[in-house]
Amino acid sequence: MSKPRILIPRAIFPEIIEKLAAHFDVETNQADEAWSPAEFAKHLAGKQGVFTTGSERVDAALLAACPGLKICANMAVGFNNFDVAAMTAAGVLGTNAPGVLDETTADFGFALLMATARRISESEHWLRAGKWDRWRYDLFASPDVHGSTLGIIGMGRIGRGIAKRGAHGFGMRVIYHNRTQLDAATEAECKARYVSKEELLRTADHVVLVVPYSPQSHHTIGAAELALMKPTATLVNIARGGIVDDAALAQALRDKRIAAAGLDVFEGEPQVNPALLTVPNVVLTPHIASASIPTRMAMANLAADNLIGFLVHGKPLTPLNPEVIAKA
Ligand code: 8YV
Repeated sequence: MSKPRILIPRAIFPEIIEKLAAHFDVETNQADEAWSPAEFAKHLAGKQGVFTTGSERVDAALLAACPGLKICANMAVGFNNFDVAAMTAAGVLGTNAPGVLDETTADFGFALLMATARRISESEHWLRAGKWDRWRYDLFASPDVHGSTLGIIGMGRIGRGIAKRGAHGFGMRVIYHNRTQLDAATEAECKARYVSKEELLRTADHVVLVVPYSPQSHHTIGAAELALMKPTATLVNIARGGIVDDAALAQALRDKRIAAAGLDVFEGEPQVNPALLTVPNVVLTPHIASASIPTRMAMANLAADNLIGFLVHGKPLTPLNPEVIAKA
Protein backbone atom coordinates (compact mmCIF):
# COMPACT_ATOMS: atom_id res chain seq x y z
CA MET A 1 0.00 0.00 0.00
CA SER A 2 1.41 3.43 -0.87
CA LYS A 3 2.10 5.87 1.94
CA PRO A 4 -0.08 8.98 2.40
CA ARG A 5 1.49 12.08 0.84
CA ILE A 6 2.24 15.15 2.94
CA LEU A 7 3.80 18.57 2.39
CA ILE A 8 6.16 20.47 4.71
CA PRO A 9 6.16 23.90 3.05
CA ARG A 10 8.88 25.52 5.21
CA ALA A 11 12.34 24.47 6.43
CA ILE A 12 12.12 22.40 9.60
CA PHE A 13 14.31 20.27 11.91
CA PRO A 14 15.78 17.35 9.86
CA GLU A 15 14.78 14.95 12.70
CA ILE A 16 11.14 15.86 12.12
CA ILE A 17 11.39 15.13 8.40
CA GLU A 18 12.99 11.77 9.22
CA LYS A 19 10.22 10.94 11.69
CA LEU A 20 7.50 11.83 9.17
CA ALA A 21 9.25 10.02 6.31
CA ALA A 22 8.82 6.73 8.22
CA HIS A 23 5.06 7.06 7.68
CA PHE A 24 4.57 9.35 4.70
CA ASP A 25 5.76 10.23 1.24
CA VAL A 26 7.09 13.70 2.19
CA GLU A 27 7.65 16.74 -0.03
CA THR A 28 9.80 19.35 1.73
CA ASN A 29 11.05 22.87 1.14
CA GLN A 30 14.31 22.74 3.11
CA ALA A 31 15.70 25.56 0.93
CA ASP A 32 12.93 27.62 2.58
CA GLU A 33 11.93 29.21 -0.73
CA ALA A 34 9.22 31.86 -0.30
CA TRP A 35 6.11 30.40 -1.95
CA SER A 36 3.19 32.58 -3.01
CA PRO A 37 -0.27 31.31 -1.99
CA ALA A 38 -0.67 29.99 -5.58
CA GLU A 39 2.65 28.09 -5.38
CA PHE A 40 1.68 26.70 -1.95
CA ALA A 41 -1.62 25.46 -3.45
CA LYS A 42 0.24 23.89 -6.38
CA HIS A 43 2.62 21.98 -4.08
CA LEU A 44 -0.25 20.95 -1.78
CA ALA A 45 -2.45 19.54 -4.57
CA GLY A 46 -2.57 15.73 -4.32
CA LYS A 47 -1.41 15.66 -0.67
CA GLN A 48 -3.43 14.29 2.25
CA GLY A 49 -1.67 16.29 4.96
CA VAL A 50 0.30 19.49 5.50
CA PHE A 51 2.63 20.58 8.29
CA THR A 52 1.91 24.30 8.57
CA THR A 53 4.05 26.71 10.59
CA GLY A 54 1.47 29.39 11.31
CA SER A 55 2.18 31.61 8.33
CA GLU A 56 0.39 29.61 5.61
CA ARG A 57 -3.21 30.71 5.04
CA VAL A 58 -5.70 27.82 4.82
CA ASP A 59 -9.03 29.09 3.49
CA ALA A 60 -11.91 28.04 1.25
CA ALA A 61 -10.00 28.85 -1.96
CA LEU A 62 -7.01 26.68 -0.95
CA LEU A 63 -9.29 23.85 0.18
CA ALA A 64 -11.16 23.94 -3.14
CA ALA A 65 -7.82 23.61 -4.97
CA CYS A 66 -6.76 20.63 -2.80
CA PRO A 67 -9.73 18.25 -2.66
CA GLY A 68 -7.77 15.25 -1.28
CA LEU A 69 -6.50 17.16 1.78
CA LYS A 70 -7.46 15.65 5.15
CA ILE A 71 -5.40 17.46 7.80
CA CYS A 72 -3.51 20.73 8.38
CA ALA A 73 -1.25 20.42 11.44
CA ASN A 74 -0.08 23.81 12.75
CA MET A 75 3.26 24.09 14.53
CA ALA A 76 1.79 26.94 16.61
CA VAL A 77 -0.76 27.30 19.36
CA GLY A 78 -2.40 30.23 17.54
CA PHE A 79 -4.37 29.21 14.46
CA ASN A 80 -5.64 32.47 12.98
CA ASN A 81 -4.02 31.34 9.71
CA PHE A 82 -6.82 28.71 9.53
CA ASP A 83 -10.40 29.39 8.45
CA VAL A 84 -11.67 26.64 10.74
CA ALA A 85 -15.29 26.98 9.55
CA ALA A 86 -14.19 26.49 5.92
CA MET A 87 -12.03 23.53 6.96
CA THR A 88 -14.92 21.91 8.82
CA ALA A 89 -17.22 22.48 5.83
CA ALA A 90 -14.62 20.81 3.58
CA GLY A 91 -14.14 17.93 6.07
CA VAL A 92 -10.50 18.91 6.73
CA LEU A 93 -9.10 18.53 10.24
CA GLY A 94 -7.05 21.33 11.81
CA THR A 95 -4.70 20.78 14.74
CA ASN A 96 -2.60 23.24 16.74
CA ALA A 97 0.26 22.90 19.25
CA PRO A 98 -1.00 23.91 22.70
CA GLY A 99 0.71 23.35 26.04
CA VAL A 100 4.29 22.80 24.92
CA LEU A 101 5.33 26.46 24.60
CA ASP A 102 3.74 28.07 27.66
CA GLU A 103 6.75 28.41 29.98
CA THR A 104 9.17 29.43 27.21
CA THR A 105 6.74 32.07 25.96
CA ALA A 106 6.08 33.31 29.50
CA ASP A 107 9.87 33.61 30.03
CA PHE A 108 10.12 35.71 26.89
CA GLY A 109 7.13 37.86 27.82
CA PHE A 110 8.82 38.65 31.10
CA ALA A 111 12.17 39.30 29.39
CA LEU A 112 10.49 41.72 27.00
CA LEU A 113 8.76 43.44 29.91
CA MET A 114 12.10 43.85 31.71
CA ALA A 115 13.91 45.07 28.58
CA THR A 116 11.12 47.54 27.84
CA ALA A 117 10.57 48.91 31.34
CA ARG A 118 14.30 49.16 32.15
CA ARG A 119 15.16 50.63 28.70
CA ILE A 120 17.73 47.95 27.87
CA SER A 121 17.54 48.15 24.04
CA GLU A 122 17.32 51.93 23.96
CA SER A 123 20.40 52.34 26.19
CA GLU A 124 22.37 49.68 24.31
CA HIS A 125 21.76 51.44 20.97
CA TRP A 126 22.91 54.70 22.57
CA LEU A 127 26.06 53.05 23.95
CA ARG A 128 26.88 51.37 20.61
CA ALA A 129 26.50 54.76 18.92
CA GLY A 130 29.46 55.96 21.05
CA LYS A 131 27.40 58.44 23.06
CA TRP A 132 28.47 57.29 26.56
CA ASP A 133 31.01 59.79 27.86
CA ARG A 134 30.17 59.97 31.60
CA TRP A 135 27.77 58.87 34.37
CA ARG A 136 24.65 60.89 35.11
CA TYR A 137 22.20 60.47 37.99
CA ASP A 138 19.22 60.03 35.65
CA LEU A 139 20.87 58.25 32.72
CA PHE A 140 18.17 55.96 31.28
CA ALA A 141 16.37 56.06 34.62
CA SER A 142 13.08 54.20 34.45
CA PRO A 143 10.12 52.94 36.49
CA ASP A 144 10.67 49.84 38.64
CA VAL A 145 9.45 46.38 37.77
CA HIS A 146 9.59 44.72 41.21
CA GLY A 147 6.76 45.74 43.52
CA SER A 148 4.80 47.44 40.71
CA THR A 149 1.36 46.56 39.32
CA LEU A 150 1.34 44.05 36.47
CA GLY A 151 -1.79 44.00 34.28
CA ILE A 152 -2.33 40.95 32.09
CA ILE A 153 -4.95 40.92 29.36
CA GLY A 154 -5.63 37.27 28.42
CA MET A 155 -5.21 34.82 31.29
CA GLY A 156 -4.70 31.52 29.49
CA ARG A 157 -1.74 29.24 30.25
CA ILE A 158 0.86 31.79 29.05
CA GLY A 159 -0.80 34.69 30.88
CA ARG A 160 -0.87 32.63 34.06
CA GLY A 161 2.84 31.81 33.63
CA ILE A 162 3.62 35.54 33.41
CA ALA A 163 1.43 36.26 36.45
CA LYS A 164 3.35 33.68 38.53
CA ARG A 165 6.70 35.09 37.48
CA GLY A 166 5.58 38.59 38.41
CA ALA A 167 3.86 37.73 41.69
CA HIS A 168 6.26 35.16 43.08
CA GLY A 169 9.56 36.33 41.57
CA PHE A 170 9.16 40.10 41.55
CA GLY A 171 6.60 40.80 44.29
CA MET A 172 4.26 42.45 41.78
CA ARG A 173 0.57 43.07 42.40
CA VAL A 174 -1.10 41.17 39.56
CA ILE A 175 -4.41 42.24 38.06
CA TYR A 176 -5.90 40.61 34.98
CA HIS A 177 -8.72 40.85 32.50
CA ASN A 178 -10.05 37.85 30.61
CA ARG A 179 -13.22 36.76 28.80
CA THR A 180 -14.09 34.73 31.91
CA GLN A 181 -12.89 35.11 35.49
CA LEU A 182 -10.61 32.29 36.70
CA ASP A 183 -11.68 30.04 39.56
CA ALA A 184 -10.60 31.10 43.05
CA ALA A 185 -7.90 28.41 43.36
CA THR A 186 -6.20 29.47 40.10
CA GLU A 187 -6.43 33.13 41.07
CA ALA A 188 -4.77 32.30 44.40
CA GLU A 189 -2.03 30.28 42.67
CA CYS A 190 -1.26 33.25 40.37
CA LYS A 191 -1.92 35.81 43.15
CA ALA A 192 -4.05 37.61 40.57
CA ARG A 193 -7.16 39.78 40.92
CA TYR A 194 -9.80 40.08 38.21
CA VAL A 195 -10.60 43.65 37.10
CA SER A 196 -12.36 45.34 34.17
CA LYS A 197 -10.24 46.18 31.14
CA GLU A 198 -10.65 49.88 31.94
CA GLU A 199 -9.47 49.50 35.55
CA LEU A 200 -6.51 47.44 34.36
CA LEU A 201 -5.45 50.06 31.82
CA ARG A 202 -5.85 52.90 34.30
CA THR A 203 -3.95 51.27 37.17
CA ALA A 204 -1.30 48.89 35.77
CA ASP A 205 2.33 50.01 35.59
CA HIS A 206 3.07 47.29 33.03
CA VAL A 207 0.47 45.82 30.69
CA VAL A 208 1.11 42.49 28.94
CA LEU A 209 -1.14 41.24 26.12
CA VAL A 210 -1.59 37.48 25.71
CA VAL A 211 -5.03 37.18 24.05
CA PRO A 212 -5.61 34.97 20.99
CA TYR A 213 -6.40 36.86 17.78
CA SER A 214 -10.01 36.89 16.55
CA PRO A 215 -12.18 39.54 14.91
CA GLN A 216 -13.44 40.31 18.46
CA SER A 217 -9.91 40.90 19.83
CA HIS A 218 -8.80 43.04 16.84
CA HIS A 219 -7.36 46.32 18.16
CA THR A 220 -7.92 45.41 21.83
CA ILE A 221 -5.50 48.31 22.33
CA GLY A 222 -6.06 51.40 20.18
CA ALA A 223 -5.82 55.16 20.72
CA ALA A 224 -8.70 55.21 23.25
CA GLU A 225 -7.14 52.45 25.40
CA LEU A 226 -3.66 53.98 25.21
CA ALA A 227 -5.17 57.25 26.44
CA LEU A 228 -6.36 55.48 29.61
CA MET A 229 -2.87 54.20 30.51
CA LYS A 230 -0.47 55.93 32.89
CA PRO A 231 2.16 58.09 31.12
CA THR A 232 4.81 56.05 32.98
CA ALA A 233 3.33 52.69 31.87
CA THR A 234 4.80 50.10 29.51
CA LEU A 235 2.90 47.87 27.07
CA VAL A 236 4.09 44.43 25.91
CA ASN A 237 2.48 42.50 23.03
CA ILE A 238 3.45 38.83 22.68
CA ALA A 239 -0.04 37.84 21.46
CA ARG A 240 -0.61 38.50 17.76
CA GLY A 241 -0.29 41.32 15.29
CA GLY A 242 -3.62 43.15 15.07
CA ILE A 243 -4.32 42.97 18.82
CA VAL A 244 -2.67 46.42 18.99
CA ASP A 245 -3.31 49.28 16.57
CA ASP A 246 0.38 49.73 15.72
CA ALA A 247 -0.07 53.17 14.13
CA ALA A 248 -1.87 54.47 17.24
CA LEU A 249 0.83 52.94 19.44
CA ALA A 250 3.66 54.58 17.46
CA GLN A 251 1.91 57.93 17.90
CA ALA A 252 1.42 57.35 21.65
CA LEU A 253 5.11 56.45 22.03
CA ARG A 254 6.19 59.49 20.06
CA ASP A 255 3.93 61.75 22.17
CA LYS A 256 5.14 60.00 25.38
CA ARG A 257 1.47 59.14 26.11
CA ILE A 258 2.98 55.95 27.54
CA ALA A 259 6.62 55.41 28.49
CA ALA A 260 7.58 52.44 26.32
CA ALA A 261 6.43 49.32 24.47
CA GLY A 262 7.86 45.88 23.76
CA LEU A 263 6.54 44.13 20.66
CA ASP A 264 7.20 40.60 19.42
CA VAL A 265 4.25 40.61 16.97
CA PHE A 266 3.08 43.16 14.41
CA GLU A 267 0.16 44.01 12.14
CA GLY A 268 1.08 42.65 8.70
CA GLU A 269 4.33 41.02 9.92
CA PRO A 270 7.03 40.47 8.77
CA GLN A 271 6.40 44.06 7.68
CA VAL A 272 6.68 46.49 10.59
CA ASN A 273 4.88 49.85 10.62
CA PRO A 274 7.72 52.26 9.65
CA ALA A 275 6.57 54.69 12.37
CA LEU A 276 7.56 52.11 15.00
CA LEU A 277 11.07 51.85 13.57
CA THR A 278 11.79 55.50 14.22
CA VAL A 279 10.65 55.81 17.86
CA PRO A 280 13.37 55.04 20.43
CA ASN A 281 11.16 53.88 23.31
CA VAL A 282 10.12 50.58 21.77
CA VAL A 283 11.80 47.15 21.87
CA LEU A 284 11.15 45.18 18.67
CA THR A 285 11.71 41.42 18.25
CA PRO A 286 10.81 39.21 15.24
CA HIS A 287 8.08 36.91 16.68
CA ILE A 288 10.48 34.76 18.70
CA ALA A 289 8.65 34.33 22.03
CA SER A 290 8.47 30.54 21.63
CA ALA A 291 11.91 30.24 20.03
CA SER A 292 13.93 28.16 22.45
CA ILE A 293 15.37 25.09 20.73
CA PRO A 294 13.68 22.53 23.02
CA THR A 295 10.31 24.28 22.70
CA ARG A 296 10.44 24.67 18.92
CA MET A 297 11.37 20.96 18.79
CA ALA A 298 8.40 20.09 21.05
CA MET A 299 6.05 22.18 18.87
CA ALA A 300 7.33 20.47 15.70
CA ASN A 301 7.00 17.03 17.31
CA LEU A 302 3.41 17.77 18.35
CA ALA A 303 2.51 18.86 14.80
CA ALA A 304 4.19 15.71 13.42
CA ASP A 305 2.41 13.51 16.00
CA ASN A 306 -0.90 15.03 14.95
CA LEU A 307 -0.21 14.09 11.31
CA ILE A 308 0.80 10.55 12.28
CA GLY A 309 -1.96 10.23 14.87
CA PHE A 310 -4.65 11.19 12.39
CA LEU A 311 -3.49 9.87 9.00
CA VAL A 312 -2.07 6.58 10.39
CA HIS A 313 -4.16 5.85 13.50
CA GLY A 314 -7.27 8.05 13.06
CA LYS A 315 -6.54 9.74 16.43
CA PRO A 316 -5.07 13.27 16.37
CA LEU A 317 -3.75 14.61 19.68
CA THR A 318 -4.95 18.22 19.64
CA PRO A 319 -7.81 18.62 17.13
CA LEU A 320 -9.45 22.02 16.60
CA ASN A 321 -12.56 20.72 14.83
CA PRO A 322 -12.96 17.14 16.12
CA GLU A 323 -16.37 16.86 14.47
CA VAL A 324 -14.64 16.05 11.15
CA ILE A 325 -12.81 13.00 12.59
CA ALA A 326 -15.86 10.74 12.52
CA LYS A 327 -16.53 11.69 8.88
CA ALA A 328 -12.93 11.08 7.68
C1 8YV B 1 4.91 30.47 16.48
C2 8YV B 1 3.14 31.49 17.97
O1 8YV B 1 6.28 30.37 16.40
O2 8YV B 1 2.46 29.32 18.61
C3 8YV B 1 2.13 30.45 18.27
O3 8YV B 1 0.93 30.77 18.17
O4 8YV B 1 2.85 32.63 17.88
C4 8YV B 1 4.57 31.12 17.79
O5 8YV B 1 4.95 30.32 18.87
C5 8YV B 1 4.38 31.22 15.31
O6 8YV B 1 2.99 31.14 15.26
C6 8YV B 1 4.91 30.71 14.00
O7 8YV B 1 4.32 31.42 12.97
